Amino acid sequence: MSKAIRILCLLGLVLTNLAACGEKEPELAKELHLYNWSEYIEPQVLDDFEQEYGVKVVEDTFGNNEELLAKLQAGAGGYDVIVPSDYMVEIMIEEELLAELDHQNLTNLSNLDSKFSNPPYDPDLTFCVPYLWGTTGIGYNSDAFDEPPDSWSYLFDPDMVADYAGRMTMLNDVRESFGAALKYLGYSLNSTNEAELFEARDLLIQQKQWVYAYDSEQYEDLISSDETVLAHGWSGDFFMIAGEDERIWYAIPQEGGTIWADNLCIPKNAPNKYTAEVFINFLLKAEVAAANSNYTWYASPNAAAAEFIDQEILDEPAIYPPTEVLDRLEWLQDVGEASPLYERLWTEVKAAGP
Ligand code: SPD
Repeated sequence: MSKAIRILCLLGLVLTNLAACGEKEPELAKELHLYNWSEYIEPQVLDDFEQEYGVKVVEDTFGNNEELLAKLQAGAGGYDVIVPSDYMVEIMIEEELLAELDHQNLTNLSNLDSKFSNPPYDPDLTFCVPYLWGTTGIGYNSDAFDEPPDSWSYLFDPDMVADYAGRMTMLNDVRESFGAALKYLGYSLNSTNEAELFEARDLLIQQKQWVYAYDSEQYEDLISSDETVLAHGWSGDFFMIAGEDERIWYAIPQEGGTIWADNLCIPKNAPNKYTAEVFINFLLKAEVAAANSNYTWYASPNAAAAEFIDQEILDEPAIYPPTEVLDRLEWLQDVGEASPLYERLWTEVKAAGP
């Protein structure tokens, strides 16, 4: 090392360039703990990561963003990578639950589509990297409907629901279920207006008599096993099972609904931050991002992955919606001081009689 570089290193001016300073790269952990949505990563990707880096990924799953938040708020310290959605990233940044990413370890960030490289919920990707995106709508058994159930009325209009009462599910997700009710009523799914939220609560309580279950993890299987015919749910989950059961399909409601992106983030108290960044960078590789899209049937924010994503997925308008559909969709946002009210009203819905 030249005397000049040594002096700079001592002064801490080139601390970012470890190799130039003769310092060793941090070591990889033996295990990495991933807290993810269910069925949301191609198992082969985890095997490939282990093969290439010698790091075994241990995965736990959650069913909604609030469950993930509660775990972190309770001080769960074992997770290295978590996968919150957009509005939840905003909340976690605000609550200082996330670690800042070292972009020097994320050399594949340039693979991202520029539309995803500066999201409003995390400008400049300071804390998180977009993983997959999709929409929220209605999955159904096409044998049970003469035409696609492409309106929130199919979930809330008593005259329509009567035909399949007790054979539909709603997401076990406060923001998504309130979002569906608010949209049906003609309001924003980010409403903070008390009167609108009370109206949405009353609608959800009225609907409860027809709801088979509030579920975010098996609703597509319930359609396939003929226990239900309709489900409020996330786009890819229905397409994933449609490969095995061609009766199942998915519609984005005409009134509009949620568009969302899930993100790879590192909790502030993660035991293995460097290994987590190496893993996130691996997931950003074009072929790896494509493998995850091909497995989950969700859209990828990774532009370089497009050439490896199955044409069937790229061409499906309910996965990559055209502009006129995208224009009707809304992103969930942190509703700030209205959050406790949402939680209280959701508890009331859950506690209401059948
Ligand atoms: N089976 C994986 C589903 C992931 C859905 N995440 C969507 C969150 C939208 N609020």
